[in-house]
Amino acid sequence: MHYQFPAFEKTCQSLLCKYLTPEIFEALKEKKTSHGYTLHQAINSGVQNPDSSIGVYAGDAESYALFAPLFDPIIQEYHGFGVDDIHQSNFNPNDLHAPSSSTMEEYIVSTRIRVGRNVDNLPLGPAINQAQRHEVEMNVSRALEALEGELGGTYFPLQGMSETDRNQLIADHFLFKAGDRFLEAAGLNRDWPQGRGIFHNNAKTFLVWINEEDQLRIISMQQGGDIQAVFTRLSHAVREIEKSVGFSYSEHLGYLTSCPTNLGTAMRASVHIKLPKLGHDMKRFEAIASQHHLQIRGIHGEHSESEGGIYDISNRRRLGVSEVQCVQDMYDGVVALIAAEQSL
Ligand code: ADP
Ligand code: CIR
Repeated sequence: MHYQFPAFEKTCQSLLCKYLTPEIFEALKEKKTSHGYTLHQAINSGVQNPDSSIGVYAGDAESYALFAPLFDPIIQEYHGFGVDDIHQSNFNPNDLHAPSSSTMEEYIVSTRIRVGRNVDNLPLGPAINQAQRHEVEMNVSRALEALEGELGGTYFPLQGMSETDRNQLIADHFLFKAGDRFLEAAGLNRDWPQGRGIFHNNAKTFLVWINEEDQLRIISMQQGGDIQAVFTRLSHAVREIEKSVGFSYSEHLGYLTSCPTNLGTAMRASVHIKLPKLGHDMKRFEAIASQHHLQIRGIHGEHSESEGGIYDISNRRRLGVSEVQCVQDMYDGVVALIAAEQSL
């Protein structure tokens, strides 16, 4: 296929615009992974959506090596992780220091920690085919429905779910939205809604999304600010799922995910937190967030706005830091944000 160097506007801020030079484009434009994934596919999301923060997606494990001249500097800038660095894992809840307190409970509305996972020896979502996607859905939902105790629950496929139920799950922050334009351009919405769904326990404190941006998003969440309890449940759940599903992992990049921001731990630990005063001093808010490696999102997920002075605060780094460190970043940052809010 013939295609040309994309014409980015001067205002484009994405890491794709920053690191895709004409030389890198020429060197990579004819390359194809063994699953048939091309540079054109890897950059399409950022080309179609110039307001992307990153703009690239991997189609398979091989993409990270084949398109390394583009992916490596993006990974280096986002995670501060170099090509010779090795990822380290530590998912032991005993190593986390995140005690809850009455002050934290006053500010934190809810806590959620998720990890992304993809099944070993299959392409990632952007390059997966329909049959492989169904294979993931079948094998993973079967493994999940065999879990017991607090983790026991039911799988609900998106296909056949009523609009009312689906919208309620989205409004309650349990389910992913449909039609995300970044995922659309990455090829991640192909054959929608087939093969997609959500597993959850009765209390909806343990949930797994199947075949969204990653093949699994394993989630632990609950009302209030008990970060330690949410992490402990997630650690246990991941260990249990790993007994029957093999995940795609690299010594260098940790757990492999379709978006390079999720590599490594693939963990986003977040709180919905009331910070109305800081919300009126975004400069100070952002300075504290940046100092603690935090990201600020709105309360309906990525690319959404804050409502009523409530923000989604989460760890930004995920690669080259352990799971414990991701959550510790979030906890320490939240303590600092609450102190700042109280001083205003
Ligand atoms: P991801 O966490 O997988 O990157 P999003 O940012 O799109 O995905 O968020 C997914 C959903 O999870 C959204 O509905 C969002 O509001 C919800 N969510 C995230 N953090 C929390 C939290 N701490 N409490 C409640 N809901 C949350
Ligand atoms: C983008 O480039 O904006 C989207 N593809 C999402 C990138 C990952 N999200 C993030 O770092 N907040």
